[in-house]
Amino acid sequence: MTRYEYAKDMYAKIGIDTEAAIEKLSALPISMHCWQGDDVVGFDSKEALSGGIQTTGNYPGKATTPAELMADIDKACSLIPGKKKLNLHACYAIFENGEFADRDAIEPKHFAKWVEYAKERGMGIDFNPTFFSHPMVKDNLTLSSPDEETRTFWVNHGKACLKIAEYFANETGVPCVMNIWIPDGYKDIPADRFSPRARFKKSLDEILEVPYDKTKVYITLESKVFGIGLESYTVGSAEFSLSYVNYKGITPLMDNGHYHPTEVVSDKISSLLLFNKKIALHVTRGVRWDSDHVVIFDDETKEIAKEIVANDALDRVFIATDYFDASINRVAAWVIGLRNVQKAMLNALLTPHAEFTALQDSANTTKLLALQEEMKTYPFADVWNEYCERCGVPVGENWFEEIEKYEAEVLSKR
Ligand code: RNT
Ligand code: ZN
Repeated sequence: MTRYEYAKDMYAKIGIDTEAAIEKLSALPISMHCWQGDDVVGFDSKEALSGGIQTTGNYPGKATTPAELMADIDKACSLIPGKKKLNLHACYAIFENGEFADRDAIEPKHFAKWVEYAKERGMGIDFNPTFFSHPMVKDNLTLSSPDEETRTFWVNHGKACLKIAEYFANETGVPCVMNIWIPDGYKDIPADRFSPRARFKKSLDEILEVPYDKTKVYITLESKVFGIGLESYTVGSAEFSLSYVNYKGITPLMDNGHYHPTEVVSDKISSLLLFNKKIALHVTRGVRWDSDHVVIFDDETKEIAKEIVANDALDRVFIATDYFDASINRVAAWVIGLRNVQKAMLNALLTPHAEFTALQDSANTTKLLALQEEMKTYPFADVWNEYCERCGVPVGENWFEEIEKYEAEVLSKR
C-alpha cells in the first residue's frame, strides 16, 4: 500500500473522497499576480513605487524586461500545481519599436504580447488599472482628486483598462476580472471626508459608463483601511467599497491585509456570499501591517479556504494572490505563496464540513472541537504529494533545487 492509498482509506472512513478533492482542486484557477516578479515596478515608467504600498529588500535578479518576467513566471508555474490565471497590472504594458502611450491612452495592442503568452499556456488573464507610481498621482490622489485634470486623466485610465479587460476575455475565452484599487487618502486628519468619496463615486460612475459584456468582464472594487503615508484616511474604505459594489452590482474584493489587525477576512466571506453573486479575494499575509509577506500555510489562509469550500462557493470566488517580497528569491516567493494557497484549498476539500455543521447544529461543540483538532494530524501531506505528482510538479521540497539552479544559471547573471 502506498502512502497515498493509506491516506485515501483514512479519509474515506470519515466520508472524504480524496479523488474528488484532487479533481476539484485541479480545476480551480488561482490568479497569479505578475508583480511579485519585479517588485511592482512594471514597464511603463521609471517612477518609484507609490500609493502607500512598499516592497522592502534588494535580492538580486529581479525581472526588468517582459522577456525576463515571462521566463520567471514560467519557471514559477512549473513548480506550482493546479490551474493558473495570469494577473496583470496596466503598468506592465509592453511598448515596442519606441512607441509609448500614457496610462490614459493605453490600448489592447499594448498587451498583445501578454495575450500571446497566455494563449500559448492556456491561461486566462485578469487585469488591474494602475492608479499609482505615476506623475499624474497628485497629492496622493487619483480618482478622488479635486483637480479636474487629474481626476479625468485617471477616469480615462479606468476606461482604457476596461476595454483592455474585455479584449483579454475575448482573446483567451476566459472571463477577465478587472480590479479597481486606488491608494487615495490623507496622512493626517482630513478637513473633508465626504467630498473625496463623492468624487471617487462620480469617477467610478464615469468609468462604468463604458459599455462592457458582464459575462466576460467582472469589475471588482478593493477596499483598504490605510496605507503608508496615508494613515488617517483612505477614500476607498470598506464601507465605501461595499456600498458602491451594492449600488452598481459589481463585485467586492477583499484583500486580507486591508483590515484592522484583529479583523479576519475568513469571517467576512459568508456575509459577502449572501449578498453578492461573486466575490473576489487578494490572498496575502500582513505582518503587523499590510506588509504583503509571502502567503504561508497558516491558520487564516486555511480558514479562508474553508469558508470557500464549506459554503460550496468554489465557482463564486475569484481567488488571486497579492504579495511582494523583494528580500528573497522572487521566483521562490511565487512558488511558496501559490503552493500554500493550493495547500489551504486542498486542506479545506479534505474536511468533513457537513458532519462538522451537524455537530454545530446539534450543539455538540465538544465533539466539534475534538474532531477539528484531530483533523490536523490526518495524513494531509500524502494527498498533497499525490496531487503535486499528478500535476507534474516536484513533490515536497524538491522544487527548491530548481530554484537554486535557476538562480545560478539565470537570475544571478542579470
Ligand atoms: C494595495 C492593494 C493592491 C496592490 C496591487 C499591486 O494595498 O493590495 O491590490 O497590492 O494592486
Ligand atoms: Zn490587494
